[in-house]
Amino acid sequence: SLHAARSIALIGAPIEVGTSEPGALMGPAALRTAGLVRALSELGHSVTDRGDVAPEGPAGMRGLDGVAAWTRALSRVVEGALDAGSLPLTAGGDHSLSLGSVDGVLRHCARHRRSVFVLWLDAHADFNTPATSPSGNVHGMPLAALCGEPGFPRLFAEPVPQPLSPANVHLFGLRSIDAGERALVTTRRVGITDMRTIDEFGVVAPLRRVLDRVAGQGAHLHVSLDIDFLDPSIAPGVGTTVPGGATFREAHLIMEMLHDSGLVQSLDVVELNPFLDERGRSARVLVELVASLFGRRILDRATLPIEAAPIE
Ligand code: EXY
Ligand code: MN
Ligand code: MN
Ligand code: MN
Repeated sequence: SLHAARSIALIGAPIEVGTSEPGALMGPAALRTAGLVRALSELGHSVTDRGDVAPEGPAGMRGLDGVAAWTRALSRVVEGALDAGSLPLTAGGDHSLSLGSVDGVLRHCARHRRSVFVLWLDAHADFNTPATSPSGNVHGMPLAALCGEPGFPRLFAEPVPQPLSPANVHLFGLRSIDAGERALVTTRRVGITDMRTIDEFGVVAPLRRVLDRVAGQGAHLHVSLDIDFLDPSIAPGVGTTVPGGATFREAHLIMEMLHDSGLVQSLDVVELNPFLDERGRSARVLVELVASLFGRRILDRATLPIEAAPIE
């Protein structure tokens, strides 16, 4: 769990072929420039920056074949990090990188007979197939592919030993979905906490329910944090902004609850586009949030004087 000092493998994934807006390939560099390694090291974790992964195949190729070259390479590196007992932190780059990171997690967990749960913090469902996608951009499709929907030939090196179960996927922060993927997530019974639910109940109760389920299953929790989950007013540096996102405090609270759960075993931080950012503001917000996920606290609640202790 993240409570103890962890060995963290920072894996750069400068991929942008999954989207039509150039710039996400500069995401890993911007996160490093914003001090991601130092922030985690200062919390006592030992961070190894593994550099940027190179795609297996001609770089720059677009579409599914282009993404497949990244997927194979990323899957290998993430699986290797988990095998070595490290926590893989894959920094993007567009959301199609999760095809590789989650594939690596699935392969590792299959060998350890452990189920995998994916918490998808995102304004979007990312559950399109090539047939349902309005844009053809692969970054809007990773969950459909990972859950075994048809239409993704040659994407994974060889069939993944245990596909991701849609019942073990939870979309959190959803506020933009296309007709085709809405039909899919409904029939596949994907877990959803959309922004309407968050407006009505806040983030705590819905997230608490998800974490209790993960803990009950003893599952490996993979968190995929898409920066467009945040409100564009705090994170403008992304190509697919949708108004009405999570506030800075809601996002921090989610990260702190994830830390306190001790359940997170792998992480993606995706879709940062420094070309659309304002003086690195979005990169810095992401580093802040990741630091909260890995244990940064203003006050250690356990040592608070009684009168300031949290109300039970
Ligand atoms: N649903 C739209 C599409 O499939 O094209 C927009 C997807 C945006 C995907 C970003 C990564 O979250
Ligand atoms: Mn802790
Ligand atoms: Mn996404
Ligand atoms: Mn998104």
